[in-house]
Amino acid sequence: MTLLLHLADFNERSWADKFAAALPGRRVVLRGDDFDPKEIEYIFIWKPKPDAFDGLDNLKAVLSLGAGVDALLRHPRLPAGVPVVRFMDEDLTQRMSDYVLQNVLLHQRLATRFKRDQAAKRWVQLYPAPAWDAVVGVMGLGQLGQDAIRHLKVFGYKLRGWSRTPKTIEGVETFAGEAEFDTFLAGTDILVNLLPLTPETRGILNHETFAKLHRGGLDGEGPVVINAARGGHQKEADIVRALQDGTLWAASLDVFEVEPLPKESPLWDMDNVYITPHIAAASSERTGVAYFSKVIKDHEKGLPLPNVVDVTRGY
Ligand code: NDP
Ligand code: OXD
Repeated sequence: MTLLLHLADFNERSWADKFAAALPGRRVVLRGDDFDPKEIEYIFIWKPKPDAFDGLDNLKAVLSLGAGVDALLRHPRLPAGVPVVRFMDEDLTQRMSDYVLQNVLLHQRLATRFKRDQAAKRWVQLYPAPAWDAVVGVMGLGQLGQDAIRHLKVFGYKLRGWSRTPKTIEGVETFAGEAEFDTFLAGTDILVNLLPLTPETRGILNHETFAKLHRGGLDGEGPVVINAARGGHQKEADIVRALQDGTLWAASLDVFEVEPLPKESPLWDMDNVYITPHIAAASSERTGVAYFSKVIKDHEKGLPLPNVVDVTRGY
């Protein structure tokens, strides 16, 4: 068995060394190494180049370093019929919940308001309302959305969730499909996006969506949007306009239409925007190698692959 690594933005050599240690007796190669493409049975991949799959005629599975597989599924030469396994693990999930919790708390405690007061050396004793006065609406009730909800529940927030198919989650008001989207938005003060990027969800964070959110929450300052999923979900020009015309009060953004976010983006300079460089929940080498080595070993023994992406659904 030979495993090929094809990674951008990650230290390929370091991952390869760890895979080699975890998979004794198997070959682990990088793109520049000397190998016959026909010997490759598994490819471990992130941000594929156009020639990523050329000559890989004996692939048994495509292993995605990331939880999100949108870029992979858009690849024009992704081999048809070869299963795509995505990364799902506790470490990544916990990091995402940390990010969501941090940003929900930030806005519910009116951080932007106090930051502005500090800049103006203004002493105004406004006491933020308690967590249970704020309604957090989570778009996407999969692995990450449901874990974020579990954490938010402990802090006392009122919770609603939106997914493609109906869900029952204790203590959460749930909504499903396009038909219930507006009702979901109408009661939401803090909108958290944890959807996969698909043709249906592309551009969903737009001015029309923001205008449907609940107004008057967060001590009269809301609503707020938090996007930790994909830049393709948001229309950045609409976010800027909504922040300027008061449709949105603030935004936390981990992902962008173009990454890295171009220096000319007006978002950089807005004091009600909280930018992080797509770091909400990176895959870690330690857990990633453990997870995918087990996937390969189990598959070699004839066990089924876990977390196989539904390519037609797009996630
Ligand atoms: P899952 O596949 O587990 O969950 C996806 C959820 O979105 C499901 O509840 C699904 O509904 C819902 N959904 C899909 N399409 C629609 C739609 N058209 N309308 C309404 N709901 C929809 O994904 P994860 O929770 O694991 O991950 C979500 C995304 O987070 C990833 O795709 C990735 O883009 C992003 N991500 C970002 C990271 C970062 O660092 N910023 C790190 C990791 C992931 P249903 O339950 O009905 O199927
Ligand atoms: C992912 C990511 O999808 O880091 O895992 O964005």
